[in-house]
Order: sequence, then C-alpha cells, then structure tokens
Amino acid sequence: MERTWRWFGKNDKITLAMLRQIGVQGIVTALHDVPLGQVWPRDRIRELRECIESHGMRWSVVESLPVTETIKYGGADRDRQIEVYKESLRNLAAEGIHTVCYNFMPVLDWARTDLSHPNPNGTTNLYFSHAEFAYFDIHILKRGGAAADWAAQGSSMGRDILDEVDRLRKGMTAEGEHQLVENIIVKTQGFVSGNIREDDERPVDLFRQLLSLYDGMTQERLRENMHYFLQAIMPTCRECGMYMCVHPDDPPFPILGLPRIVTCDEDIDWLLRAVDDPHNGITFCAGSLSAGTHNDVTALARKYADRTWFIHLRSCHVFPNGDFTEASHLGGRADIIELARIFEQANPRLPMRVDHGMTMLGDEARGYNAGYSFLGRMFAMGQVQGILATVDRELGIPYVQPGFHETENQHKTL
Ligand code: DNO
Repeated sequence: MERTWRWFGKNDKITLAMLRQIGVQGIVTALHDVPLGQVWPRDRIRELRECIESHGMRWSVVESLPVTETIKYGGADRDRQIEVYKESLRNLAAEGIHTVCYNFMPVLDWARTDLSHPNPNGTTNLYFSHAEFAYFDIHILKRGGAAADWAAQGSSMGRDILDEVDRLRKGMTAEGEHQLVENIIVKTQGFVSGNIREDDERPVDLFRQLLSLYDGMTQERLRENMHYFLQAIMPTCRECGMYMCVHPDDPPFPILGLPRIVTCDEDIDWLLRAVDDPHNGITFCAGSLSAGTHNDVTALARKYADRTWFIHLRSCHVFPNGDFTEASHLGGRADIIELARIFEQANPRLPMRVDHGMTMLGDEARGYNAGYSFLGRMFAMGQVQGILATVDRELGIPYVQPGFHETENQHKTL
C-alpha cells in the first residue's frame, strides 16, 4: 500500500517536512477553502500539488470533494451542481490526481458524541454514545418524532434509550449541552464538510434547516439520487480517468430519522452494481464499517477488494450496548493484519491512510482537528508500517521503508 496521510493544507500545524520524516509517501487532502458548491480552480490545484511535490511526496487522493446537499436530496439545482462537480473532476485529472473520496451521508458527515473519551492508559479516543446522541436529538435539536425513533431503535438493541436519556437529563448542565452541540455538529463537521463552520453563531438552527431539506426522504429515494449522481458523472470519470470512491457512512446505521445507504454488504453490493463501472468504487474505511456489528469487515474486504481504490485503516471496539469507541490499530473489530494481507495481495500500490488515532503525549494541547492528532496517528502509522513489512515478507512483495538509504550509491563521499 502507498503510505498516505490526511493533511489539511498549509494551515495544518503538521507540516509536510514532518510527514516525510515518518515515512509518508502520499498526501490526502482537499482545497479546504473553496466554498461548497464552487468549482475547484485548476491553478489552485496545481499550486497545492507542486507544494506537496516540492517535499518529495505526491498528492495521492482527494478527500473529500464534497457532494452538495442538493445533489443528495435531489433539489431543483442538482444538475447545475453536478456540472460544477464534473468541472472540478476534470481540473483534478488534468493535474494528475485520479482518486476522489466522497460520501453520500445526508447533512452530518460523521458522528461522535465525545472527542476525548479516556482510555485506561491515560490517552483519549473518540466515542459514540447512543444515549448522548439521543439526548441531543430529543432535547437540543427537538426533532419531531425523535423520541419515537429512539424508543424503536432502543428496543431492537435490547435497551431502553429513553430511560437513559432521562437519567442524563437529570445531571445535564448548559455547559454539557453546549459540549454536545460542539462535538456533534461543530468540531467534527467544520473541517470536513463545510456545512457548518466553527464560527457559525446559531449552529443548531442551521442544522435544523439543513435537516428539513430531507423531509420525507426514504432509503429508496436517497438511493435513486445517488444513482442519478453516479450515472451523471461516469462519462467524465471515464474520459479523464477518475476513480471515485465513496466513503461508508459513519456510523453505519440510520440517525436523525434519515436513511443511510452505505452501511453494509447489501448497500455496497447495490451501489457497485447500480453503476457497474470500475470508476465507481469504494473507500474501504475499516473503522466506519467495524462500528456496526452487522459487518464482518474481513469478509467485506475480500469481497470488495477489486473495487476498492482507497483504504482507511482504523478499528472500533463496540460495547454490548452498541456504543463504540476507536480501538487500537492492533485491536478492535477490524483485523488490520488480515486486511493488510488482503489488500496487499489485491494491489500493493493502493493508497492507504491510517485513520484517526489516539490523542496522546501532549496532542491534546495542540488544537488538532478531532481524531487527527499527530503523535497518536504517528504511533498508529508505525504499527501499520510494521504490519506491512511483515505481510509483504510473507507474500514476497519487496518492502521499502520510505525515507531511508535504498541504493548502493547513496554512501557518503569523503
Ligand atoms: C472523518 C472522515 C470523514 C470522511 C468523509 C469522506 O474523520 O472519515 O469526514 O473524510 O466522510 O467524504
């Protein structure tokens, strides 16, 4: 696999020079400051690409080229927005970037309720609590029908979520509510989707407005809209050699009364068949998939390796009540060692990034984006490089540790 790293551009506190020192070969990034729904200009793409290349790496994958909400809910201006998307794809391909990661999750890109959940060893990780999320939904967002949805979901999980929400309510403070809003719709979203920015003054109102765009949305209609989008962009992808890879929904189950359509084997099977073209592929995010106990992550990797164009290595631990936290990259439900075997065999050049990581050893004071610490991710990257070296030896694939002397004529000349 190509060792890549998600880098948030020139304002990222983690510099390209630092990444080179830890064995990163390729960069995963986006034009984070182009507003949603606007074409990514070719000269801006070129400038960023050249900056990355000047540090001895390449721009391997775009994550993400966001699909605007109007395309997802099927709004009146979706065709215009699809044209914008196609133009950005052409500009990226013209600069030699041929892999684009995107998602088709309505409104909320990914969801966590706690961004610094303590681990027994003193580090912290991200955490998703059903009860806290339900509290946000019922008492902060005050979404119509929320309580009934959670009652039904709780009973299918063998727990009474409404009771838990009541217990939470008794001890809840204004600061606690503020923290939930920050975690669920501000800090996890601002830097990835652009729907809600850190400086929005009334994030909850804005979020309600966005949700209302999906009133009455069904799984079938959301699928139709995804199909429409993929079919519309495929000719451009074929023309310019662009490989699209949808990111699975995180978490991989419906939330906020909205359908989610990239959550499991049946969904992936549907989307790959619906547009049966190699340019329509997936991002194999082992972390998102492992947060659902319905997913056998290793089996999914075997089944879909031939349509996977980008890999996220991460693993979740799911508690008996369905809550989940991010596990060590050597533990949890995703067997990263076996995944490395499967994907190295399929194609040893596939771009892979270590996804999320612990917050550790001072990361907490540096103000990194949620989940995107430096030391924690570097630790995980070291573990994954060790796995890859071992697996490659087993498979007879030559392993080269990037950044070290590799050829005979690199000796010191005296
Ligand atoms: C969160 C990420 C997601 C992902 C997008 C891809 O850490 O995994 O925000 O980048 O969903 O479109």
